[in-house]
Amino acid sequence: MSNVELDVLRGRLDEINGQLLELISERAKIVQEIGGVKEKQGVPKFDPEREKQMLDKLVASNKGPFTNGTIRSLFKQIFSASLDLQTDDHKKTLLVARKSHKEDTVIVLPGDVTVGGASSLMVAGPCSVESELQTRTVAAALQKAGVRVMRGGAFKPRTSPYDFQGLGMDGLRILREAANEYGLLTISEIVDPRHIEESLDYVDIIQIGARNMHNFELLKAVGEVDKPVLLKRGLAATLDEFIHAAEYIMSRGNTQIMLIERGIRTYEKATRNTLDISAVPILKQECHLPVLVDVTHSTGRKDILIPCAKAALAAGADGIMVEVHPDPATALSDAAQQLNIDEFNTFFNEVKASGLYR
Ligand code: PRE
Repeated sequence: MSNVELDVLRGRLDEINGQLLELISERAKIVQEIGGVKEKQGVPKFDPEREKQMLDKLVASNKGPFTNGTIRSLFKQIFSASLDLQTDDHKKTLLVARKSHKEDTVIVLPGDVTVGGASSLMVAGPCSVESELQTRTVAAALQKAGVRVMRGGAFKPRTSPYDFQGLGMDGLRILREAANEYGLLTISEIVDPRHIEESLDYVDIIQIGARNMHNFELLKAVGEVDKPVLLKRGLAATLDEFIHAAEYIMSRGNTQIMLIERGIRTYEKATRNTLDISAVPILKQECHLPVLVDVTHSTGRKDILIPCAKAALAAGADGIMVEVHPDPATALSDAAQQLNIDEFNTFFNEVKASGLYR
């Protein structure tokens, strides 16, 4: 074949390529419109029945030279790319996604404490509120250390129903009183939509715990109040599931959401859970919400809290959560992993000295 002949044929192919590109782009735009219609109707994007009908029709009118098998596989590729387009479009519309809100969300708490802004946040406090004395002792130590937000569990979803379940509303009252006395803000887990309204007077941030990340009714309910929410990643939740759980809250109108990585279940036994550091930059990339890391629950080990907190901050975390108890050995929950007050002071000083804590 002469070069001229080859060039002519290739020229025709270039032309056809151009036409094919125009056609598949036009097809793609219709696919996006169909995706929008399906979204509104709440029907699944993937429609194998429709794909089968189209493939059968194409094969019936196939005159070669491509085999029917080749036609099927070429068009299946087009359908699959079309489906990706519809799903991508859907992702773009998530309210929590960075695609729909480029700037970082900064949550402003009472007393001008910010989360997700220029400064890092240290959240510390006992696993459970156990008594006035225990809570006030921690609050005093936190105030002295310069911590602004105290955590303390009042409703404790424990693995065993026979373990300490928390002091409930009394626990929230104790937490609030200690926090008020020492000028701190409070964060506590709420596990039942019926408790939300009453808890609003006691907590500055509502925590949704890992076990409740999939509790969609609870997510919807906290989505309807005007109170910041700290959403923990589920024990075995993918980042996509985690992001969609946040979307449940935001879709109901509450935009003040913080995400917290708290370790996931893996085969590794050296730590209580596996701290997924990669979750931090991925969540920051995918969402505009502040991201914190719970070093206590993810590791379950006091000896590695400092490097893990530094790693979290280096990866872009906006804050750290850690458990502190005046006498961890006697704690009613998480006895093995809470820091005592001296240990907390060493921990916080070292994290600050790293230069990673803003
Ligand atoms: C389309 C895309 C995905 C579905 O699985 C089936 C078909 C296609 O590309 O033709 C379009 C579409 O969503 C539809 O016809 O319902």
